[in-house]
Amino acid sequence: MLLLPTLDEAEGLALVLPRIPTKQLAKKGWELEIVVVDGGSQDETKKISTDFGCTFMKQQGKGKGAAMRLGFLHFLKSEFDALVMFDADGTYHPEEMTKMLSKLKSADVVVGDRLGGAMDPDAMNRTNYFGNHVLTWIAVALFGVPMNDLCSGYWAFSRRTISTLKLNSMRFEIEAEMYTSCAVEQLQIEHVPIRYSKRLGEAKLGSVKDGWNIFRKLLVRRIFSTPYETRMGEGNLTIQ
Ligand SMILES: Nc1nc2c(ncn2[C@@H]2O[C@H](COP(=O)(O)OP(=O)(O)OP(=O)(O)O)[C@@H](O)[C@H]2O)c(=O)[nH]1
Ligand SMILES: [Mg+2]
Repeated sequence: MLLLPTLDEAEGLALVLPRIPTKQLAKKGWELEIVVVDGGSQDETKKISTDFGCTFMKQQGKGKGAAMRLGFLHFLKSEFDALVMFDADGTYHPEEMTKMLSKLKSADVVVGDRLGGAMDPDAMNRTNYFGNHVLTWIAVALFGVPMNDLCSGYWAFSRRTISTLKLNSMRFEIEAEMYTSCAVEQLQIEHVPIRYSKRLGEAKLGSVKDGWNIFRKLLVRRIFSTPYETRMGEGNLTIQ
């Protein structure tokens, strides 16, 4: 299953969907459902998704984190063996799905590594470039588990991994929490260098505010390693 979060991402989605390597995946025996979880887009996002044959889900509130968790629940109800996620804004390259999935054969989680990959010169501004390195460094210092690119939006998971992760992030802290949860649950993380390109459409992430929230999430998870709800036995099921 492929999970794409969207918020007014019509422009990106229209370019990204046709580039999904459906045929190569089929050749390797992978069946594919594309699930778009939307945060209330006002543009053509829904039409483009449904015209392309994607499953379109509208989340109740907003936030990429809540959207991903809703997608994870949908995945757990399905019978797919693996889940791939990436942003629908044209920054990630759908063609690289196949190498992510190949690597997943020898790991629980595969992270697409932009910082160690080929980044287009105009893909990331200086603040974000610096922030991504610093946050990644802090994460490794706090959790001691290798991670090359904490805030990457390109991940592949086995079914067991998704059912093991304990998450409650609402916004852009979700990737940081995916890492901390993998570390706590002692899941094996592998990296694959990926390309990263300039986004189409408008950014939803605020570098400073969201960077701070990611940092806070790392600290909180260093102290309270799993979210309260999951400790109460409600699993990953709380979605606001
Ligand atoms: N469902 C849902 N998706 C969202 C929400 N906010 C952002 N997204 C999507 O999440 C992905 C990442 O958002 P971006 O704004 O690109 O954030 P980013 O990639 O961290 O930052 P940039 O470097 O500016 O692109 C995109 O595909 C967005 O459309 C939301 O509230 N709900
Ligand atoms: Mg983006």
